[in-house]
Amino acid sequence: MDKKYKLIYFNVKGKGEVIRLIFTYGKIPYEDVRIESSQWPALKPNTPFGQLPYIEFDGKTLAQSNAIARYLAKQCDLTPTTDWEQAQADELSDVVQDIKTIARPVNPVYEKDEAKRKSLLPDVLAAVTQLLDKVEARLAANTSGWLVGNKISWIDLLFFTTTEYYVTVFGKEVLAKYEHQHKLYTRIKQIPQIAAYLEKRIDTVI
Ligand SMILES: N[C@@H](CCC(=O)N[C@@H](CS)C(=O)NCC(=O)O)C(=O)O
Repeated sequence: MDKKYKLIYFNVKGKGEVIRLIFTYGKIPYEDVRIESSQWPALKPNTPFGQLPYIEFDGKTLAQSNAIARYLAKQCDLTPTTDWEQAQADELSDVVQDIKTIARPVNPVYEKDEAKRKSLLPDVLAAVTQLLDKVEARLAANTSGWLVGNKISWIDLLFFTTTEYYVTVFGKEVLAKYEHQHKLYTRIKQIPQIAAYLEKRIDTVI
């Protein structure tokens, strides 16, 4: 019998969006449960590690967004081919986490003081740019156009969500600077099931 997956996350893209994209890419049916902040205090103690996202299936739960992404990637051919490519994907997933950590002080969800946010932006963008430059160089060196190896993998979908994130926080002119990231972003957007999903996606800022 097919597994019946449930994704439990907040009503944002955040760390849950890569999981939604993997389900979508793999045409894996799932229930997209979106928790309101008012529901969270009661739910938190009953989650695997006190945070979201987590998934439920077959009476089991699995938390930690990257662990979930890696697990689901195996169900739909989104795992990089070799051990080395898998390690490179893991490396990039930590770079993504670093980008998010550096950008957190200017994330409009966490920093509501617009004047403060604006004053922090130049330094934060400079730090994020150093990492994006390195990602761009790696993409430029891979003739397949994917982040690792010669096929799409979960890290490309994770980086797609990161691109959406940095465009939201810093503006689309940042993406325009990066030819290869722009190509990757467009390529993923054009995958038919992803395009259909994006068309109907619930609109949230982050
Ligand atoms: N390492 C975890 C971090 C999860 C995390 O930071 N979740 C946040 C939302 S993005 C959360 O649950 N915040 C509410 C809380 O900590 O009470 C992952 O990657 O899944």
